[in-house]
Amino acid sequence: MSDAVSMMNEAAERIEPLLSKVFPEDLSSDITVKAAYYSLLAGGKRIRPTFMYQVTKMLGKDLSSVDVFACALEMIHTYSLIHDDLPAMDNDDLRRGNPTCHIKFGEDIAILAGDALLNRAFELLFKASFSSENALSAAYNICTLAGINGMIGGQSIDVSSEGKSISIDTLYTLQEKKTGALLEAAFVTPCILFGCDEKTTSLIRKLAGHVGLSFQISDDILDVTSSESDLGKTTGKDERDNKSTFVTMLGLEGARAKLDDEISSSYSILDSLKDMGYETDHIRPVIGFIAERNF
Ligand code: GRG
Repeated sequence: MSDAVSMMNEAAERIEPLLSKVFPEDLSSDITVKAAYYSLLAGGKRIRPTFMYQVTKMLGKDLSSVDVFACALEMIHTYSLIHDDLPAMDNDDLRRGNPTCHIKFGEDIAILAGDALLNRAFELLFKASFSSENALSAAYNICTLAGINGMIGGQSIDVSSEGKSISIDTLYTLQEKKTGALLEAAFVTPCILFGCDEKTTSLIRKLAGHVGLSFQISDDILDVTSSESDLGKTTGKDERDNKSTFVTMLGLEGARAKLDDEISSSYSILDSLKDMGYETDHIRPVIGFIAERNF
């Protein structure tokens, strides 16, 4: 097994028992809670928690201090997938290798399951923010990146661009928000929580930007080169929906070249962090995985 996959498995083993208890136990028979757990515990790469734990490790801090933030982020990510799969959005029936939430539970319950995940994530973040000012700032930053200045803002541009030709700059803005914002939250939360200096935080934020773009470019490439059984989700969707992607705008080879550039820029930032005395070797393989992944 590659180093990257074993690190993602380690993060999954840490976070999944926590995710399986995010709703009060007395609500476990509620249909919305069942639907939320169905999607939340359906697997997934857990790449956001993996990066959050890796940055925490780089800072030499205890992983348990970020558990609640990693859970909240994965809950927000899962809610976005549930809502994105709905007929009114991407209209998808396969996610994480399983029928999507609305196929399994119906549209009404899927909407509620997404809402419940988002609201519960905010409850957990609010509760965590009572512990310190830094925790409050970290929670606020996650909420901001999930909202109209981040992921929702990106989705809004995406929805309103469908079927239209957009500029490459608009594509960057859209993807920096839609995919990049939650990855930024994964990288930057430990910096805020542990009160890192401005230089370190700024380098980590830049690293997150390159990783976010790499992740989206590889997602666009996989949409045309991979299979549904490998990805666990529908492929060929971008063409079906007439979407502008890095592949439609740069061509497959152009997208691959841009991906290589973004990965190289990420490695350069890791080198700068290493020169500042941080241990970064454990982060490199997961960034390499983004370039080579087939799922
Ligand atoms: C509808 C509220 C709302 C938001 C939609 C993030 C998003 C915005 C939609 C999800 C669909 C999508 C293609 C997003 C781009 C980011 C991306 C590649 C998500 C998939 O994340 P992975 O690969 O999924 O980490 P797993 O299943 O591994 O967790």
